[in-house]
Amino acid sequence: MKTHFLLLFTFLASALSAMAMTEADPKNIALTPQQNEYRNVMMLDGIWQFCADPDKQGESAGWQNGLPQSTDIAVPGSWNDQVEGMHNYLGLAWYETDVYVPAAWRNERIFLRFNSANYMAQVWVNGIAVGQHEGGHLPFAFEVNSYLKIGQKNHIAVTVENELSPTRVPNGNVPGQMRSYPATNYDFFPYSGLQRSVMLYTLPRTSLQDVTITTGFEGSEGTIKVAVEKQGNASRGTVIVTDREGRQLKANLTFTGNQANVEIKIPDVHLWSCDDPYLYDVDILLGKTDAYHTHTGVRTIAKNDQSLLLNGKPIRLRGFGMHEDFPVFGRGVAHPVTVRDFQLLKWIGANSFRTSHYPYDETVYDIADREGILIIDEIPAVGLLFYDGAENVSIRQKQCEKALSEMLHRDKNHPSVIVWSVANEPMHKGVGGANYDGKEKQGEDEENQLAIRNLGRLVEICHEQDPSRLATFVAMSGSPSSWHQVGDIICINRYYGWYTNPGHMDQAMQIMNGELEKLYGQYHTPIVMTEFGADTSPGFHSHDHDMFSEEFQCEFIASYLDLANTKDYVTGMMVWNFADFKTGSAMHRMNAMNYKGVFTQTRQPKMAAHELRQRWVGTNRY
Ligand code: GCB
Repeated sequence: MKTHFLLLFTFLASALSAMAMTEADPKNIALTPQQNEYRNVMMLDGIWQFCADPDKQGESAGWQNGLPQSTDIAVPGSWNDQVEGMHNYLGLAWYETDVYVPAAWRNERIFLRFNSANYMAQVWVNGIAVGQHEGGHLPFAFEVNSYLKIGQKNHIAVTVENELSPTRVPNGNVPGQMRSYPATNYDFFPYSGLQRSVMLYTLPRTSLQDVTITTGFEGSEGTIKVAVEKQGNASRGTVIVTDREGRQLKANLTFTGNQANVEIKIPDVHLWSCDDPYLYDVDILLGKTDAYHTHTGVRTIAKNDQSLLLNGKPIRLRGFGMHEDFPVFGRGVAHPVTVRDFQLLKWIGANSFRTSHYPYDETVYDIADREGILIIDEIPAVGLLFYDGAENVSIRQKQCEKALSEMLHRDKNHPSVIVWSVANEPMHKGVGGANYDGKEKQGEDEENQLAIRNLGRLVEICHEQDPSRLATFVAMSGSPSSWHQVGDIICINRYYGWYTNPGHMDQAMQIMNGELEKLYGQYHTPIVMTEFGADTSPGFHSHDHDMFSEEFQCEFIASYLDLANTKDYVTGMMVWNFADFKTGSAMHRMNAMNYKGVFTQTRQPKMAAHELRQRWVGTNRY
């Protein structure tokens, strides 16, 4: 009898707890938590306790209150290469830690924030369900006052579940697509777990909820527009802009409801650019209750029919597609690697990169602002399909819209971010997998209409929420050129000379030249080659430029860059990839690695890195 009662109780408790899981609100991540005179941040990074739950029995067994057995795990960090037996694990796993919440926080609003949990997360505080979040590479936060014991020890439990499914973004287990293990439909390893920082942070009861900064200039006069949203009953605030010499401009904020806007004019403005990434401090004060301290760079981004225009002047993006990937850390944030990567970008003469294929850790964007590196910021929509039934397409579209909204909330104030990318290599049925031969395939009408409508809607969301930047998607070789009508610029990935016409660069460049001319003739809009590259085994040399040799990689990259130098409408060339990175196991991926990096996975330069440095440093050419 006692056992029955216990079972019933456990069942009801878990049913209630599942029902109580509310979705995280993207608005909560608009302002990165900061320690300042009114706000507190307590990092929860360190060693947590961890346990896999392949049978999904943890919740009904009450693991949210404490794990029956566990092992150490570092947070942040992917679980795959930290914990024995977890390398290829796909399923549910639990994390837990204890934290004392200071008694001094009694009157504050307290939030629990995860900067990334890949893929699906559920959170409990002191055994009570708080909320959940879907999507691996963007932060989420919950207000947790009602769950916490202030001035005491609190228990935090989190599940992360990383199954691969056709209805997730990015998707996996898609029939007929990439034959790899784990069965991703994308070419990078599905690293999982709590991969970025976790923190508790406070907000005063009357606080700034959101700040949106946009900039412009006319002649020598700059403009910084600040739109503020608050919560609580303050009616006034102040915005202070300070330049590097300490000169200040102030404007008063007067709220109508919870909104206020100011425009600050800067005489003799110092513009932000790649060569001179000049930043102004922006301090937003809400009376004597709250403050937020940030920065901006005054710059504009636009395009004409040939070029991206930074501050009205044509710009050529020279850079890379990158990945967050390093031995043992996996996709876990590794600040020394981030810093090193920026040093290497500068060393090689690059001015840009794309956050292929997901938004990166927030620290990356702050460094890019300071270093003058331009970013194409991409949601994790890799390999979207438009042929596996209306229901699947619509589930993924919703997830894309959510990720986009989160990315726009998070990254909108960075001068380094110039273009939003809403997808990498979306595909219709005839174009991917075994059908790939690089040649344009028209596909079914219905698929094309769906692709144009859905990708178009994602671009439209960017325009609605952020009219100050451009938006587009990145197309794979063979997808219909008609899809390019949705983007502000054309971004293409091409592998002539590698996956098709292997080793034959003359042939490859003839095809590439013809295609560029055709695309430009059709759209008269600037083109960025967001990917082109060749796998290269470091240390493998070949007199005759055989594929996989360092000589071939140099020839491959140089051929593409030389061609681009003859086309004024090619406004960007991004080599695939900055560094070698981990993939699933596959026939075409020796060591389960993609070796198209110009640096090795541990950031040693291949010959191509030296050649790029020769080409790029001190010039404006590709
Ligand atoms: C692509 C994908 C990228 C792959 C790359 C490759 O087109 O966008 O994720 O890693 O090709 O090396 O095959």
